[in-house]
Amino acid sequence: MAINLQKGQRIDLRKSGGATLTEFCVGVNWGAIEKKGGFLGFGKSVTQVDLDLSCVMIDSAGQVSDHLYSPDYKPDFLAKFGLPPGKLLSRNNALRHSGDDRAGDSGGDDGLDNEVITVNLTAVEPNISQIFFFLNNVGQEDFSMIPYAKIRMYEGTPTKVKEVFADYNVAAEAQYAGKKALIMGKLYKKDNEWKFNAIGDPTEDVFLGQTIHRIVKSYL
Ligand SMILES: [Ca+2]
Ligand SMILES: [Ca+2]
Repeated sequence: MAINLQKGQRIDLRKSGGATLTEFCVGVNWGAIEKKGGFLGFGKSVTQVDLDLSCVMIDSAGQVSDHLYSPDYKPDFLAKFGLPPGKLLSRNNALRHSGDDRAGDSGGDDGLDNEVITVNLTAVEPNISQIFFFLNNVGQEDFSMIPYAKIRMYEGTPTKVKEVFADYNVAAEAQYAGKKALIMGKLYKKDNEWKFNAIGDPTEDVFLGQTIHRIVKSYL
């Protein structure tokens, strides 16, 4: 039975049988914006939504030690924020990104995650104490316009879900107007045990560099 996370909720990574979750996927499933009544009222118009799922790994000194974000972010622009080029694989192959989805689901929720980060906590370097997951929208839309963005942690692979451990639904709500980024949550180590905090804070950041700076400044 999956845990339905509430904003701000903190959970252990213990399964109902008592085993600890160490290898799992963090996936995000979202929809394009579809409006009925396109040309002359027939059909519908679809606005593709390019969300980017990313993460940063923070060491015990509070520094960004490693990261996963799209290699398509321009290196010179990232450099203005003191950030290295994007990549899809972390050191030790501990975390792996499935790659860029630029559209979101059209024709309704397909039930599949559009971008997934696969996590192996046993391979994460010992000096990493926090791993933040966040979403940025590359396009013009804000989260109040996107029909759904569902975040879940599950066992399996990016293409095959074995068992969902926890999920969290960011519904389209008026409070998300003007918010184009979302700090989803963090894995954090306490007494040598990994836990998860479903932060769920929307922000008005328009670039990933701003979101990473915000995390380092206000969330450690
Ligand atoms: Ca994307
Ligand atoms: Ca999907």
